[in-house]
Amino acid sequence: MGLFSKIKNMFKGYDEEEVVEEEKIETEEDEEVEESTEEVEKEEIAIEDSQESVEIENEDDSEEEEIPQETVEKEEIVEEKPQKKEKKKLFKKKDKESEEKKSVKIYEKGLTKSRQGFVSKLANLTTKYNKVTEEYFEELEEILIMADIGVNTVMDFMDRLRDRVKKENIEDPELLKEIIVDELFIIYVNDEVLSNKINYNENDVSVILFIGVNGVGKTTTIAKIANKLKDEGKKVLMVGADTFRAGAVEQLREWSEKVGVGFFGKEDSDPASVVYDGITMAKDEDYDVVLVDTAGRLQNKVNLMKELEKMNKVIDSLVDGGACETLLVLDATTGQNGISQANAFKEITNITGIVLTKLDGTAKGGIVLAIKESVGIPVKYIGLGETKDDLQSFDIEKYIYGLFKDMM
Ligand SMILES: Nc1nc2c(ncn2[C@@H]2O[C@H](COP(=O)(O)OP(=O)(O)O)[C@@H](O)[C@H]2O)c(=O)[nH]1
Ligand SMILES: [Mg+2]
Repeated sequence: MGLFSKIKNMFKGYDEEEVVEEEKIETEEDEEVEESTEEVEKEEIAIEDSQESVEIENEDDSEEEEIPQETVEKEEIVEEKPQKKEKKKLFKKKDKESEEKKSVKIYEKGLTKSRQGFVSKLANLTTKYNKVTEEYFEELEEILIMADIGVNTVMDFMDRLRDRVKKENIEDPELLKEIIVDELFIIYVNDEVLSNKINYNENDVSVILFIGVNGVGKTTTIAKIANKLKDEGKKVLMVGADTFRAGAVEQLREWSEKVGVGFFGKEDSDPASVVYDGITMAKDEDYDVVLVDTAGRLQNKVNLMKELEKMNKVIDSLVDGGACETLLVLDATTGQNGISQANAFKEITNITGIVLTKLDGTAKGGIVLAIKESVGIPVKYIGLGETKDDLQSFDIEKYIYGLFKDMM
């Protein structure tokens, strides 16, 4: 089975009506389990008593969907009592399912512009031509290049497509729709799998460096990730080492208050010394993760390289194993410019992953393919909007679904 059909089946029924129905069922079942509701408010007791834990968790399910950490902890406690195991399992599965659906929805919403842009053009091509002709190929090629997929990727793709059309004697453009999606993403799926997992330091505090030019969304991304990690129960410290741009440290401090995580930063200081003090504070106060905001002045490559080297030296001296991730933040709306930035940063430091922001603001969602082809560093997170929830771990299947769902 091709990728297109696989993904189509995977997310079958992930439309709106279905979600509402699921939620309704869940609420009904929640009520069923709620036998006595008096102690619902008393969380401490709930931790000791499985019966009440279930009730608290039902509250979580029906009222606040956004506190997975607590839910998980309570689930584990409850699972130790065999009589509740079956019901707990059911809740766990449903929790996971609804989380998954929420995530798919965020992809769908965030990729609306791309779907209405290049993907709808692709779909129209099929209606416009009733036969696969040379004009059809030329128009297809233009659409893909305009979608920021990257010229080389498009050329390779066109070669493969033409070959297949010839070999399989395909004349009807309608039949090509699935093949186009399959062939486009084959490089992402078939090549060595680029992991989207974030590495954490098992033995010491986890330090994640964020680099990238001004305005790409570093500070916002740090806030979103801090929020995510906090929800997972991690103790997070933001460190403002973008000491170059006026107001940058203060902006991060404001975010730390909004999200409710720790903060360390100093304006007008040497970034490496801020990192030193920040990590020292994190170690003294038992933080799990340190998110470091940096200044990305690509105009002066040598300076930037030295600055990053110095920061890394400091981190290496304080943390067993050094920084666990160096994430390069790229703005998807800058298209091929972002690719150039990635290659420039790659020359000056070791990047372990990419955060691609503002995908909601572009109709050219093909850039993910160009990054894979011309940069070869995994996209680990994508930004799909400005709220704290609009950051998602990158998932190629959800991505393809978000782009092509109207064609599926
Ligand atoms: N639409 C949208 N805007 C974003 C996203 N990420 C960041 N932004 C906006 O981009 C602007 C610059 O972000 P900032 O974090 O200050 O960039 P920095 O200079 O790299 O730290 C801000 O207005 C953010 O709200 C995203 O995923 N989607
Ligand atoms: Mg910033």
